[in-house]
Amino acid sequence: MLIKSRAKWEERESAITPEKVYLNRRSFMSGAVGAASAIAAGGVLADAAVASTERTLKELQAKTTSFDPGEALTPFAAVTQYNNFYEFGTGKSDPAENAWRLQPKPWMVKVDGMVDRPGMYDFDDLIDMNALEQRIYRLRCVEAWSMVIPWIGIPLSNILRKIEPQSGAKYVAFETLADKKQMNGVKSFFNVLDWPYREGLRMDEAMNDLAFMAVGLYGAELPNQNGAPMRLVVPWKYGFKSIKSIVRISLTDKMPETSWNLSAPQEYGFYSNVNPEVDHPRWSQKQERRIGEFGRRETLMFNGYGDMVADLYAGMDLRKNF
Ligand SMILES: Nc1nc2c(c(=O)[nH]1)N[C@H]1C(S)=C(S)[C@@H](COP(=O)(O)O)O[C@H]1N2
Ligand SMILES: [Mo]
Repeated sequence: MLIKSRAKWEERESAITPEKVYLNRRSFMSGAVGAASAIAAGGVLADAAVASTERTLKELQAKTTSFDPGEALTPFAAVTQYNNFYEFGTGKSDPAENAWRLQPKPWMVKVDGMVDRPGMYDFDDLIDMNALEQRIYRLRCVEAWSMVIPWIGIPLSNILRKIEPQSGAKYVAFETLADKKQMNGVKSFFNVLDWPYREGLRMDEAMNDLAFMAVGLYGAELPNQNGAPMRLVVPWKYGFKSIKSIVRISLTDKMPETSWNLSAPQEYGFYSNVNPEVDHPRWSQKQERRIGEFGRRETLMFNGYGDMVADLYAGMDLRKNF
């Protein structure tokens, strides 16, 4: 939970961007962000940047959508160098430095539990690459920083329909790869979390149109440190619900165990909806630091997505169900 006030990537944003992606996203650039990247254009590739571009990221074609908060995008360099992915270390720059060891191709996902079509699915069996959408979402970390990220992917409901949940299924559980050979954080002696990283959603949350399975960002495939080849994005919940590099999807009638809840149940609940009225036991959630901006912003209820998700929690005490 250490937070640096200024990171090195702020001076060399475009320098670390794969050229195609950089060109592709120039239409996103505006105001100060655009100016900063123009200044950085002559910058030098940093070590972390070399690691993060070790894998050539294929460009992706995606439909534009109306999912766009109309706020400045967080620079590509910040999105890909300031990460939480504890399987590669607990420091913010660890994932960008270490995730080159991850092999996202080929990728298999085990689908089990209360589904009519269980089995081992290849990435291409689950993700319809002709149906890709771009969605610009806010991401609010429980640590009180936030970003605005242009994801590419498909609605999670699209995948669930494919695997055919049975009528008794009430929750969807997800697991991340936990491979000591590829993930230096998993073999480390001092483990903050119990691997594999696990997350879950209630069925109606998972079927909500906002729940998204991302396979890319900024016009290209996901960099490893962002959870290649597929990761959840649940924008109305704290970032840790958006589980990366998914290798298992299970349908169940019991509330699944989730990693952060197992590690500190009094601090991280199953729901973990962004809520400025319910503080973390050790800090306030009223405000947040938007990465790349000075000062703080007010945190919005459900991260600003209340009109799409508030109904899911009608009648629930969100203090108890934090
Ligand atoms: N498997 C796994 N998924 C994870 C994490 C993690 O440590 N391991 N960190 C979570 C947290 S706390 C956040 S804020 C987001 C960060 O996503 P990003 O690095 O792509 O911005 O990923 C989430 N998904
Ligand atoms: Mo987070």
